[in-house]
Amino acid sequence: MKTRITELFGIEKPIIQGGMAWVANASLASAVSEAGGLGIIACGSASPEWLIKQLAEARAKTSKPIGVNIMMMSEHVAELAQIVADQHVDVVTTGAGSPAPYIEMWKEAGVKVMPVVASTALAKRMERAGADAVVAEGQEAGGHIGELTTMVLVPAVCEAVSIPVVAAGGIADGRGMAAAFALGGEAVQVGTRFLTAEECTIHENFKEKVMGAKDSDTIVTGRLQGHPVRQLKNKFARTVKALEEQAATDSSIDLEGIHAGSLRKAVVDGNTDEGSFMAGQVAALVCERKSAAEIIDGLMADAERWGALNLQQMADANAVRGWRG
Ligand code: TUI
Repeated sequence: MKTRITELFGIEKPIIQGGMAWVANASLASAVSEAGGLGIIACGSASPEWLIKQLAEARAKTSKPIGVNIMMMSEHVAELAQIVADQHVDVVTTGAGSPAPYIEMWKEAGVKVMPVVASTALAKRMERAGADAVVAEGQEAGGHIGELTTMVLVPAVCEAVSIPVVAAGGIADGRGMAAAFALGGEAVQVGTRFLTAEECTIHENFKEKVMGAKDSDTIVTGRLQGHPVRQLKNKFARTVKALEEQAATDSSIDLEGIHAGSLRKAVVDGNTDEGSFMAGQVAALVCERKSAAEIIDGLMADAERWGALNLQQMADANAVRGWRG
């Protein structure tokens, strides 16, 4: 199929892999791109040298388009942005801030720019600054989030800008993908579902935690401090949340450095007590391991099936079958 997004990036299927810090490396990104989606190498807080190595590794594994995600709060943001331009990366996505200062440089280098936004205000600013597309990410997503739900944010952003919109947050199956297209999306960004992909190199404990998660098993920390982060419930998340609540009324409590190293402890060490297991609410629907290609092909087939039905047929199907698919 063709959408403005598949045409823009030169990909076969309108599925973008989420830019998950510490998770989205060359192994996962190249598998997603090889399967016809857009794989993304996520820099998180990583060094410029790490990015150069991952790009080389990904390019050795696939000749298809590949993207890089830059987390705007990274201390290395300027150097990472420069590498993206120097290496003429196909696509750059950004999160946790505005990439406005770098857009011109990227465009001059032929890099397609797709900021992740959590509000119509930032979406409009990004369109004015020259972005090629935006990802509208609802607060169902894992990691750093905004306030609005996908159900409200996606149509609102579609109304606010004329560049194509990728829907994100809470999408992990064919029904979610079909719904995202009904809301105005021309592609979906999927993160949590890829955590259990065979090519995803995170610790087994992380995969098990995702597959065991129920709908009520994520928690948002950092809301009171202005940087909300969604993650799976565990000792670390509950402790942070409790400390943050105390800190709101007790200025002697110091939250500085409370998150330091916690994502690494989850992803690399599988430390179930001290790690920050960032994942979206949709972890509740993720219960199997598959290859990236199987995930992508299954999403496409199921979304096509739901998208082909009229409302009566959907209602009839809903009356006789379970939720999955
Ligand atoms: O960026 C994400 N998700 C992330 S980044 C990340 S790494 C991290 N690690 C520890 C603590 C914090 C982050 C983990 N997950 N998603 C995209 C996203 N961007 N969601 C929300 C935003 C956002 C929020 C405010 C973007 C811009 C913004 O304000 C910018 C402005 O200038 O208005």
